[in-house]
Amino acid sequence: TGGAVEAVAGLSWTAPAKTVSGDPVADLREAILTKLAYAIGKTPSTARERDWFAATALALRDRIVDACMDGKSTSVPNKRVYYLSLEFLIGRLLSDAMNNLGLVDTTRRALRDLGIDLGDVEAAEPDAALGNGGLGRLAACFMESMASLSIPAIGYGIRYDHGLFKQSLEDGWQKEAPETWLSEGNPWEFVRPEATYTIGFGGHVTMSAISDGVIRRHWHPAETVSAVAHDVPVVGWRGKHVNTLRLWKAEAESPIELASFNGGDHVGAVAARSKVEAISRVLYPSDSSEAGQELRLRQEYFFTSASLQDLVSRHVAERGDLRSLPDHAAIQLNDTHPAIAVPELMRILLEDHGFTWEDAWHVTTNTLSYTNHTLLPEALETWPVGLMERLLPRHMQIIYLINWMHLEEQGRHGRADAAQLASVSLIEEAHGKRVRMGHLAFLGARRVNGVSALHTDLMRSTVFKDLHALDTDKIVNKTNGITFRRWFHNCNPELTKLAVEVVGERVLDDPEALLGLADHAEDSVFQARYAAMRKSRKEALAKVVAENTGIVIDPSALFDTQIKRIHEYKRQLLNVIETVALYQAIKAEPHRDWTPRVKIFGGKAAPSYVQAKLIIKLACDVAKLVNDDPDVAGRLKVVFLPNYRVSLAEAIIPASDLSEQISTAGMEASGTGNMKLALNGALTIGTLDGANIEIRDHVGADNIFIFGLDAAGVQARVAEPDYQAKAIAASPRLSAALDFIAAGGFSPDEPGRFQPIVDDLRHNDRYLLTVDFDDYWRVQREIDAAWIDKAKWWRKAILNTARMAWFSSDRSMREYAQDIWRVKVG
Ligand code: B1H
Repeated sequence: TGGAVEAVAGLSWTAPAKTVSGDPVADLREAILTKLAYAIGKTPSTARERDWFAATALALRDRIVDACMDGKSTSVPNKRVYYLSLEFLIGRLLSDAMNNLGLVDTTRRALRDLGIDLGDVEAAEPDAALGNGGLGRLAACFMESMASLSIPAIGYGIRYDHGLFKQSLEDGWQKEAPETWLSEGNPWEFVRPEATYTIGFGGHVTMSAISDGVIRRHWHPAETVSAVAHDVPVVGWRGKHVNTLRLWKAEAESPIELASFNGGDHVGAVAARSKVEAISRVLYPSDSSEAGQELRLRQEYFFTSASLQDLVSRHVAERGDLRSLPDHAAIQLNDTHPAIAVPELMRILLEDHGFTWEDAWHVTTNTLSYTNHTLLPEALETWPVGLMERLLPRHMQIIYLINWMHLEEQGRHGRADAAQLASVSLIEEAHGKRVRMGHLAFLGARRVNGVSALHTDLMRSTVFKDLHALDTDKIVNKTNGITFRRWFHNCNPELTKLAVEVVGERVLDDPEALLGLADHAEDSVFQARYAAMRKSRKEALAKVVAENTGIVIDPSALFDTQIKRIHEYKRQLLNVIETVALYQAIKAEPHRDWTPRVKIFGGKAAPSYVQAKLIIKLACDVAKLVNDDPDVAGRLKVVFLPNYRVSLAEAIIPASDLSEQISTAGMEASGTGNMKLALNGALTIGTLDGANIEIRDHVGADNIFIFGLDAAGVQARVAEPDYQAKAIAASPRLSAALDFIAAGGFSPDEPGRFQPIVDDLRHNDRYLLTVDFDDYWRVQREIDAAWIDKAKWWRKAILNTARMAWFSSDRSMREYAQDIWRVKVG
């Protein structure tokens, strides 16, 4: 299977039936058959799983449209949220839609009547992988929560032809293949050719004097491309509200150049087309690092401009006057990728609507807000001034003017110190002039938010320190969250059913009710049922592992999971080296009663990230040696699952006993996988980083395993000379593991293969792996011991599930609605 979990019958709610025939199952069955015949052109005997999926999706889409027409979703709301994001990692939508519409059982039975298994149909849906990792998945969770809370919202992004690449492992080396989610069409979307906008690039700017010496500027782009809207409906919990995810596709304004075509140049006539359409061709595969190329800037401006034009024309149609835009629209910038919205909204107001600069700036800065997702220097976007002048000449002028006024104001407030001015300037002068997109978003925003308490504090004290001093109310914290519909109800129906039985149906609407499970944390009968849930999820995952890797794992072993993008700061390498040390310890004393463990890894490396790819190879080479060693006798297994994605996460998370959240403190802005795993009852081994700190505060320090330096400790330690050499010298265990890797212990065919990894740790350990290693080892052995006392272990696991309610993205969205958007919930 594709990892889809077969939902437990009778768990989810069933919508009150509105039927034609009096039998909701018969109605849906007929609707599916009609779609199969008239939309897909197949009969039940010729239909493949993929056809059944499309027919089912189309039938359910009709129900979403009905819900939309029935409800308030179609009337003009007082205020809308516009969520601009270059990524929406929405994954599969069928189980989401069924569950939120209350049609899981109805659909299962309708398909069963036709001899079709719902699980197979779910598995035939391709993941919509329109994002890299946490940032994109957060946008998807927020869209689902806004629909569930009836917050009127439109998500704006790009309809990439190709989402995140497919990962395969060839002899342990990552290989990338294009992802093709649209190859058989997309049954969820509505194409809206009537919502098409023209996006310009390049060209020049002219001036004209109007009255009273006022000068107007006009941009004359050299190239133009059309942005065509494609709408995916987002239905909220219990089908009460439907929002829209509007994704833009780039299309040439005219499909061929007729003059060339008529002149006989048939190929040349279509060449220009493929160049402009490249804008929505492919998602950049960078996560927490900057993409940097011109095409990326084109993507950013393309979707930002289309989205602003769309929302401005909607506002004008509904309200007439753009001066009231801040009262009726809240625009959220998901990271700096849409930060060009600041000068673009200014340009639209100045050029197309005749605003004065002051009025335009007032509207802009009262409508936009900005979420920062990282403080890593390599991820902070900057664009060369030269590139901006060439591609977006008018915007560059506006940026210069914003900056000039901003710096003048500093002077007026007596803050004319050169270093301070340089630090708050929109232009970085150090390595050629570059525009700082974070600073631009900061100045243009009414509120700027971090994504965890620690991350927000670090924003105030590091990257935005001087800007923060100018307006100390601007930066606010909004800790991330996850949608419980997908990451609890849909991916873990057995645990959800258990929760419903113990604390009541109310838990499906109010996750705080989960707290009632705490009363049963020590109840051996409840513990046994909780453990049975985990066992069945682990057996299912063991099958997925065997099918995908050929590795046989024992469901009674501790499943120790690290799933996330491969990045040095996330320290998968720390986990791998601890695995090596554990292997050496087992080899030294094979007859001890080692706690059986399966180390499960999943994650993609950016294709150009050489070191990350080498870490994947090391994990795979370690797996090869360890898994078959007779001395180990199956007590340690290592698995690297290829092509980690949303649907695979849905299978791994409920099957995990231990969650690895081991980033260098101060580097992971929040993390959200940490929340998904803890909610499903995996215990966390983690550093005091990102949202781990808040997870500890909620689940209790006794129910989480914390190790290593905190953020302040990291800052202090990196200032000490030779910290890595000292740490290695002080740890015989670490030294032995590194020596074995460096000597080619896992790569006898190429002994020097992992030398770059070991050299880096010995001389330039920027992520303080060597410093944290011994404490990590110590806590891992505590976990070995804790696993043996099952009553205690399950108590901790149950308390994790019981106390994670606060991490619902419904809570995050309520906070944004109240403190940032000033929009009513419900
Ligand atoms: C996060 C990114 C990111 N932070 C640049 N930054 C990208 C940066 O394509 N790019 O250029 C793509 C992604 N992603 C993540 O956001 C953080 O690392 C996580 O800690 C956080 O949980 C997540 C959501 O806030």
